[in-house]
Amino acid sequence: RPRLYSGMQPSADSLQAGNYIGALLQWREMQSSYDAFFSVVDLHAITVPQNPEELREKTRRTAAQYIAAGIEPSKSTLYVQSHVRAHAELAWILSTITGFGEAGRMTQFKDKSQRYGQDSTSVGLFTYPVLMAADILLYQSELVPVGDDQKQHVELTRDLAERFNSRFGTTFTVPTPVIQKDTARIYDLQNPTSKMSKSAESDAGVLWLLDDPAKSAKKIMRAVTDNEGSVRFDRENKPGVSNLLTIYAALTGRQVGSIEDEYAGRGYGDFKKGLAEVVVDEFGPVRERANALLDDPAELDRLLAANAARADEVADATLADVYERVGLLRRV
Ligand code: AQP
Repeated sequence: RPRLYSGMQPSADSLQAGNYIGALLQWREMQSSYDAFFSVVDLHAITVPQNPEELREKTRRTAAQYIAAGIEPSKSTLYVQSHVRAHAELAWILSTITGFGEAGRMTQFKDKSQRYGQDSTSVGLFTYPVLMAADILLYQSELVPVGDDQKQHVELTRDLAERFNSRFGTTFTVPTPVIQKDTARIYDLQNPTSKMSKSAESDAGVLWLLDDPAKSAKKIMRAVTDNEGSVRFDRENKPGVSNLLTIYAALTGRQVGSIEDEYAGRGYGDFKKGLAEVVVDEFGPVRERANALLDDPAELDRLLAANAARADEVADATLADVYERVGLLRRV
């Protein structure tokens, strides 16, 4: 089976609907046909300030949500990034072949460093894409499913793989990004032109996977729409309704057109009630499974350790090859 790598940051207690629809649903689908590595990227999360105790807890919670959403640790390798030391080691090697200007062109860094200001922007935030390249290349991944905001980072990964291969001999598989369809992009319910995000300033427009179902239903009933009153997909002129239709379609596997037909001539109230039911039915069981896993953290930690050991095997082999090729003296 071809290798696949993807990950998510443990940057909140709960994942949000965009993470679920844009990433987890696809991962679940792909895990049977690929030898998949799914990581909780805690080393990436600390590129911006984190509270240590909370970070530990968020890392466990994120892993629990992967499993609760249907990622099977017996089929896929589901592990915590910092458990596999090779990530940090390969990132160092790759940083020595990355151009300063090349890294400086990454738009996510420009955005995030602006948000945090120069004094609070770390070098780690700057080299974030190099760590991401290490994540992907360690597993000789052929495919990397990501949102289009991550496309530039995967392009850099490809450039680094090709550069290393031509300088030191073929070592890395050059990966291909699998960019999620536009229809898998979920927007904030209160601000439907910006993407739904774990770190949104206000929580009112974010649907959390682990939230109380009644709370999620309320957020949907209050979602921003428009004055037209017809349930119709039109991203440009009706971003709010279009976003709700996208969520509806993604969670039911139905076509947007069939949902439009179902709600033709009915008001937004009915439509939102319908969507609230869909969301509660989908997220409810995920929430229960995640909470059950979190009730026994020792068992969850053991499972993550076993998966990390599996990841280690593949990662260590790649790293040993890399050390050899760049001319580091082998420790005997
Ligand atoms: N709104 C979204 N719609 C579709 N997909 C989304 N993803 C995130 N938001 C949406 C996908 O989820 C995965 C996890 O990404 P991440 O944790 O590395 O961070 P992110 O992409 O920046 O997601 P967040 O929730 O906005 O996190 P914070 O707030 O911590 O930066 C990726 O595959 C992403 O495409």
